Amino acid sequence: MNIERIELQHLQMPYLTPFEASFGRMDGRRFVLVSVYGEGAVGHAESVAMEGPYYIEETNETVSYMLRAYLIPLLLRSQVNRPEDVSALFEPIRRHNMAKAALEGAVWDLYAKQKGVSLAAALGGRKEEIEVGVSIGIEPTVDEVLEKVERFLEEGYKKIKVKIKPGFDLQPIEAIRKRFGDEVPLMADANSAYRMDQMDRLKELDHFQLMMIEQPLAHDDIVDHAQLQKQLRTPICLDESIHSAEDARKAIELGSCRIINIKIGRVGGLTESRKIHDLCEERQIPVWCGGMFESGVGRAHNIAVTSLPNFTLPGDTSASNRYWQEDIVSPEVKLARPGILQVPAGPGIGYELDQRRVDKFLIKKEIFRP
Ligand code: OSB
Ligand code: MG
Repeated sequence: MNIERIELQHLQMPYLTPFEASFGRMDGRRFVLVSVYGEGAVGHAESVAMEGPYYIEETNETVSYMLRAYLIPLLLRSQVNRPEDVSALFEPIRRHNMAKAALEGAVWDLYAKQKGVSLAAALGGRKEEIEVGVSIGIEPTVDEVLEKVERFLEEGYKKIKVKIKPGFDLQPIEAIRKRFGDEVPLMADANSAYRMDQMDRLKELDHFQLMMIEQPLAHDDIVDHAQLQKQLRTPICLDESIHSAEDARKAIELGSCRIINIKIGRVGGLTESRKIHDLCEERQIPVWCGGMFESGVGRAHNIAVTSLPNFTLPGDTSASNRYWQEDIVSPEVKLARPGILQVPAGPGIGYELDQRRVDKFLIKKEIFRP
């Protein structure tokens, strides 16, 4: 593919409003935007690591370091013909999945642009539009959760996900059901906030017809989740516990979940995401695409992967205006109809990077050549 230059741009973008999960509260996002140049084209992707190691172990600094010290030098001295080669090239390096995914994603975009096809088509996706939902953080009060649910239902989002933690779980869920009814497609995400001795609390959630409960137990567990799933009617969806297709296979075989959340960053890239998708399709486990507060660049990658057929549940890829005053892509990611995003047909990710806007949030730029 003849890679001539790689750029890292370090950005700091403020959120419209702060977001809280069981692992912490955030009011903006610092992240690395990766651009790979070759044969007159450029591919972009972003790292989805956060400031601190509280969702998973990677951070912005570990991603920057791994890209600079290992992944970029390795890519620049290797011959790659297809983006799948990048995934294979990175295999000897253990974990650091978000760092790998950021670089591999940019190569996927570059590849699709060089071929003149959409990233979705390059991956084998066929959907022209996708259904999307929205993730709501832990709010100071239940009333504030209800206000957000109301607003997002008005915007037509196809799934409402609320963050829960012990002490802020049954109240918001019960209030949402009471106010908006049983038909609202509703789920809860615990981000590993519960232990097995709190099983009774989790069992009470069974009364609310939730689509699923996401990652109730430890971030690295699939054994206790299997025990818990036996005691729950509500499907468990795993997020933090799944880093690869092998992890997914083991979780499915143990019965640890009935649904899997695929995040491109968490699993090390688009190639691995597609592998998990294919495995789950074969095992009849529905998947959906999780979110990491991405800018438009990451959103575009999420949209492309969601065009694969077994992404049958609405994901967390909401529109740009969910988090941003102004996004760094043009056009911004907007709902085509209530709760629906169009899969772009143009080359690559199908959104232009707006460098003028990037410059507004730019902290530092690094350039690498073979
Ligand atoms: O657990 O799904 C999660 C954001 C950061 C880290 C983990 C998670 C999330 C979200 C937000 O739920 C999803 C989004 O709107 O991007
Ligand atoms: Mg989650």
